Amino acid sequence: KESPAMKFQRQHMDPDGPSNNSNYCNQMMRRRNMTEGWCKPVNTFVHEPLVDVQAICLQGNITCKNGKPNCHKSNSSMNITDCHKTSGSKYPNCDYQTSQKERHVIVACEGNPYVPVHFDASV
Ligand code: PAX
Repeated sequence: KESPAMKFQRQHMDPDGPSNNSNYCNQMMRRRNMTEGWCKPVNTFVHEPLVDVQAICLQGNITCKNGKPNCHKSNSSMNITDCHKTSGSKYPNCDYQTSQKERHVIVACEGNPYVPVHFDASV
């Protein structure tokens, strides 16, 4: 079974990206199984080495959007791609807008080892 840490990697890690390709999100949201059963509305891919994203769990501790205390904000800005479902797109024809950004990343961490399990926001 897929662990929470593996699910985070499937949904949010793409160290070798980004491709400067306006179809990136359409391809990646499908390839990473986020268009099965519904179109996941918002999803961020991080284009940095896995070790650097795991290290965020040791960086600034902040409160998450849901009030839980286990969020951490990256010390550095990171290369990310935000995928937003376009307003007109309807399942099963999931269509996404692709936007590349440089942002600080906020993730929630859990477990032992203490690793990212949820993407909270970019700022
Ligand atoms: P998730 O289901 O929210 O969290 P996501 O991050 O890929 O998935 P399971 O067992 O899977 O249900 N967890 C937490 N969740 C939230 N807050 C805290 N503190 C927390 N600690 C642990 C994956 C698992 O993490 C657990 C949670 O119980 C889940 O366990 O965002 C909705 C989705 O959109 C993404 C992030 C979310 O998907 P929302 O409603 O929180 O804003 N997303 C959102 C994104 O990728 N990029 C963005 O910029 C935004 C805004």
